[in-house]
Amino acid sequence: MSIVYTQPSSLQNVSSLESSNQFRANEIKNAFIYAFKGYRKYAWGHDEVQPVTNTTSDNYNGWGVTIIDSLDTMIIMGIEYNDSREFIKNLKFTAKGSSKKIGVFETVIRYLGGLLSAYELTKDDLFLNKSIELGNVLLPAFDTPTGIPTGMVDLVKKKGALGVNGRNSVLAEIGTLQLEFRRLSELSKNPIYLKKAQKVIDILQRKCTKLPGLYPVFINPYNGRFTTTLVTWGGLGDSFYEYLLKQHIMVQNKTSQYIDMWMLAVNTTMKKLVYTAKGFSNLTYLVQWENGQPLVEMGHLTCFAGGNFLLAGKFLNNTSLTNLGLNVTATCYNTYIGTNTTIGPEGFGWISPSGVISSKINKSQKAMYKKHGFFVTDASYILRPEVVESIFYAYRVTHDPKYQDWAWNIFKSINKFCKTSTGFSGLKDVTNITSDWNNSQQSFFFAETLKYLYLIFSNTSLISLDEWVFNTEAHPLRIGGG
Ligand code: DMJ
Repeated sequence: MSIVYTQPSSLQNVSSLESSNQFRANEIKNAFIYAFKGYRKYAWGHDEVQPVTNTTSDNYNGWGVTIIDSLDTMIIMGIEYNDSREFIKNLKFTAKGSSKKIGVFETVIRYLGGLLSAYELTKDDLFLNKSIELGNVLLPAFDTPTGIPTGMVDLVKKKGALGVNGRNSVLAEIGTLQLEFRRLSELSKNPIYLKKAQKVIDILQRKCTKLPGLYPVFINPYNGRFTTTLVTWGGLGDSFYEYLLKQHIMVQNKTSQYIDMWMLAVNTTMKKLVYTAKGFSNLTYLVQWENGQPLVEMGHLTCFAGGNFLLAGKFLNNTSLTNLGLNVTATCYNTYIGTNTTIGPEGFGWISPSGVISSKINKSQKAMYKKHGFFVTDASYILRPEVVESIFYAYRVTHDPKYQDWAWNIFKSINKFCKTSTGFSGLKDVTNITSDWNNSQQSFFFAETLKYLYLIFSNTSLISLDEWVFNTEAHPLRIGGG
């Protein structure tokens, strides 16, 4: 594979260059190339490289998820991808290793989204043909009495199966395939995928919930009943709300269904879930809701919501949504600034204005809260993108270079603390500058984290928000395309 390095930063006059967008974009591209080389050398064809031990992991079907998830970022960055194309040409979507079952959600967002995006960026038929092949592998998930898909598909029996450990279907999973399945139907001229995906939205729209527009995160696919009261914009709920807005953008006003549902969710969110913090009225958090009570905790995953509100503010020309988005984004960035590594934690909590805390906190958490307006509840960082994702939207919407500086600070911290001899690893403890690595380089680091970082320093016409909508794994799909 002919990967060509640009001049290393150590040979450049950093002080004059470091603030230039071109320099920063190039450094991010070099980080991508560095990490991909490590994957190429030690784990080619496996899902991910373990960048500390230089061993491999296959948690995403064993179909080489890094290759497909990273492909559109390579195309966007202008990196040659012949070997990836060749690998995809020979790839069979059959059971690998001991596991016969695949997770529908991860397969859709990483593989199908990656292939569709590669097709839309290149018009290379190989990627469309592979998308159709994969779409057909996923269809048995929808063969339930309700039409709500199961969490997994058994590749051998060609049947849907409940999620890991028999878990019911997850809101964020059943509501995060509509962009991909719609585009697949449009491109393949086969309506089946869209029909199946749309049915899920129709079912949910008809349901009345305690918090209008917001849905509990587990649903039984066989009888359509919710099996929990937990409502959240964080993990398990997140991308369902993300996709309501993005479907609206994708279909260009052809129906108001998605935006009606999204607005209902957001109006309730504004009334019930948007919180400030005791002593920190400038911080804007989103609580979760369980058993009729607020849960004053948030995750890194929830931080995508800042970008989602910003995207809505832009398309609906709605300043309150833009401001909400900017505030949530700044609050999430604050969780980065407040740790010793200047990398944000996986989980954090705060004290509500009326003094509610969701779990007991110790002395050091109290001290951290006093200083920064949050405390850490889960100190790990797994190379997630959500905070840079929201900063990307903040920059694209406001053009304020402050957001580029925020993104650059995050990139520098990742470079400093996560870089290993062959790639980038997650951290076990962002509060500790000598934290251990977790030995995992998630494929979304290539698909999302590095892509959003790169785009923040690129011309805004590169994947313009007026022409493209990102799937939840940051794979751009053309608005109105197909
Ligand atoms: C990604 O796979 C997607 O962004 C998903 O929606 C949530 N989790 C990861 C990244 O954190």
